[in-house]
Amino acid sequence: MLIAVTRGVSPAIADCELTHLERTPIDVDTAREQHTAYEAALADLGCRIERLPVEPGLPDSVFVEDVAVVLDEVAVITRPGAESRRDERSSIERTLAPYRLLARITSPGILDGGDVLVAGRDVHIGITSRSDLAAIDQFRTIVGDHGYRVHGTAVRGCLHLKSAVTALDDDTLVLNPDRVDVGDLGDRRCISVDPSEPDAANVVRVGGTVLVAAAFPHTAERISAAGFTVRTVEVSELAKAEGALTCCSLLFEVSAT
Ligand code: CIR
Repeated sequence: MLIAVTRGVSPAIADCELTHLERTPIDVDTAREQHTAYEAALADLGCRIERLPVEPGLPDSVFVEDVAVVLDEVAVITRPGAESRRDERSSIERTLAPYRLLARITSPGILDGGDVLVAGRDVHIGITSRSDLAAIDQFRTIVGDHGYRVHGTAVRGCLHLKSAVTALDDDTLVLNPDRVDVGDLGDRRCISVDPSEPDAANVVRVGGTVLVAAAFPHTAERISAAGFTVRTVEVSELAKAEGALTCCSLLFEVSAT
């Protein structure tokens, strides 16, 4: 069965980190409604939701993806690139401990889970303001014995690698070719975002269904035309905090009990 770890929206989300966007007012109630609808979509697709308590002192803590990378064999607790986000780790560690062996990225390395794209046994890690070569080396050491190939990957004009590319399955990617070089991503089928929707590459696949942000209907059509079932979710308020779809959950398989 699939577990989705989530965390409710902090009342302090307006104080979130911002890298590429101007700060605009964020309505916490609207953000919470959208987040709840996102969780409902995941539950509807068969995920068991493990929702962590809201963290009033941690503005970005709804974006749980950045704090861990959960593989079948091990969960890697990151060392987030933004110092304001490092206290998000303890609760995520406690949550994942029953399910996986834990490993940790340590200083001086920095890594955000939003920079880690897993496609089959290839792990691409974006080299960004949040993730560096020291962490990529550590990650390679942690997962190398499990047969993963770890690649540092250049990213342009966005916060994380997964703002540029995500995986629909082991062999199919959806990407914005202005933000990442297709040639860096191995020999896979690539669906480009619609040029009018540069932020549309961040999608979540659950089983045979792909969640796409409602703001990106043209890219949703392209994914649908490629043979995937698409479902849209509204995350416009979370997007003001530079959040997208993958960042609001940690998804992983556990054996049913
Ligand atoms: C941050 O800058 O850390 C947050 N405001 C947004 C993080 C979004 N995370 C993600 O896309 N993986």
